[in-house]
Amino acid sequence: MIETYLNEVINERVKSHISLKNNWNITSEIGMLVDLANENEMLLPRYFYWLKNYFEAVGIPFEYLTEEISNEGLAHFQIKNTLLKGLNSEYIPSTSSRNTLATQISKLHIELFQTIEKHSKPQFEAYIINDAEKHLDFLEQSIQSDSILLFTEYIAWANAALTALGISTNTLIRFLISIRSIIAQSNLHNGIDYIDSAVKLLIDGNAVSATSSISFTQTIESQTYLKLLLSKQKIQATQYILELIDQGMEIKKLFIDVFQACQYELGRLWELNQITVAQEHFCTAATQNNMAMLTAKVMSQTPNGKSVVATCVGTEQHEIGIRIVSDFLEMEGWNTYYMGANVPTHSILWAIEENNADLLALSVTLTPHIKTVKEIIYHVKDQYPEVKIMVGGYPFLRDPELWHKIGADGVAASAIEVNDVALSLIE
Ligand code: B12
Repeated sequence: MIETYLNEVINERVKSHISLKNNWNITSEIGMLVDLANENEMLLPRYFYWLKNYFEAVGIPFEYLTEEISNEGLAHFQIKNTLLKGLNSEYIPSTSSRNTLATQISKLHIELFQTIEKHSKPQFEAYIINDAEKHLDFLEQSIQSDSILLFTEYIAWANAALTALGISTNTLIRFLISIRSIIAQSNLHNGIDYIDSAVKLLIDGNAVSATSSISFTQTIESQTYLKLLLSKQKIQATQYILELIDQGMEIKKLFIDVFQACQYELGRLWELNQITVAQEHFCTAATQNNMAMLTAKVMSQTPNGKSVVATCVGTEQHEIGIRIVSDFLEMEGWNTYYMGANVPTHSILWAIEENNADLLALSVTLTPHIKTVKEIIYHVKDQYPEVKIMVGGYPFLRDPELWHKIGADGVAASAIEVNDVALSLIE
């Protein structure tokens, strides 16, 4: 009976009401749900609650579904109260801590979708909890940074990475709807707009991963260097770099057009599941060696009397960007105190004091680390109000307003501009 109702709704109302683009097919999505619900009627209220969230996310009035089902029908399936109140109390998180939410999301999602999973329950559970925590991390930071863009960018990245592993966009959408269903009842409910924007982007086929949609090795030099590294010819790769310098390639151009481009390309290939973590690590290590080899070329002859502390924040491990920033400032005469990855906040404060810094350069790649940047900015403004703070890295490339929103003094998209911006801040 429920199947008939749903099919009528799907065919006659929902489908004609909305013009959804591309390959997203609400009929098959709801059809799948109907099949699952038929297999286990006990879960019907939950499927309906989940479906209500799905409809809301894509902007279809849920009445389109419920109006078609008579009150007796709803009562028969005991779903009216559930729809009115949301989920049963067992699903209402007692606290909104990330772990609790992740557990609740996993519980609901597994209950609803375990039967169509090819993984065993413990395996599915492990993946789901891990993914729920990651998505919530990015969601929370995007909300706190008031940036829907950061979250949609992240979901576009996740979609590309999952697709490369053979996991469909629909699977990701389903999971986002399960997250929506749980956070709607938590104090993270202002994340709903973020989820809805991401779901719409995925459905419209507009989710483009900034880190994998185009190749980053556009020049012969970067292609040649990366090819040598990927074929394990690290000595030849180093010789090639020395040749480029002999031929007169400017050091800054080498760092950006060859080293940075190859790093971005390695990320793209990893995201698309075309190289392994081992290959990325090998190539990254070789490039770090080559950068170290060029240290003498980075040293400045004429100090400008300014001092900078350059560092990653918290548990951030992506250190090459800030290293290049530091090297370029060194070349312009700055006294640099570069600290690399994994630096606790108190050590950053210590380094500012120790070096009598004029500038603090903070680098972030992972969006969840923005929280730490905000904390550092707070402490530095409080204790060293004369020190200027520049930020940079992946999230700042994605959302150009972010630096301002979190209270930094400046930003630069690449190491090329960093000296000009820094001097404009401190002079
Ligand atoms: C190498 C690498 C790693 C290495 C880092 C090793 C090291 N010693 O640095 C390792 C293996 C540790 C790593 C780990 C991870 N990584 Co990683 N990694 C990369 C990779 C391939 C290259 C990074 C790099 O060297 N970039 C080159 C530098 C030069 O570029 P840059 O950082 O953008 O810096 C420039 C500008 O942004 C700017 N800038 C940067 N900082 C600053 C600061 C200031 C003040 C200013 C003004 C400017 C500025 O100037 C720089 C120079 O021009 C990137 C791909 C990519 N697109 O970056 C992925 C990438 C960043 N990693 C990614 C991921 C997912 C991870 C992991 C979560 C994977 C995992 N599941 O464990 C972990 C997280 C670890 C952690 N806690 O930080 C994703 C991030 C996706 C996302 N949406 O968040 C990426 C984009 C890969 C991808 N395409 O999917 N990674």
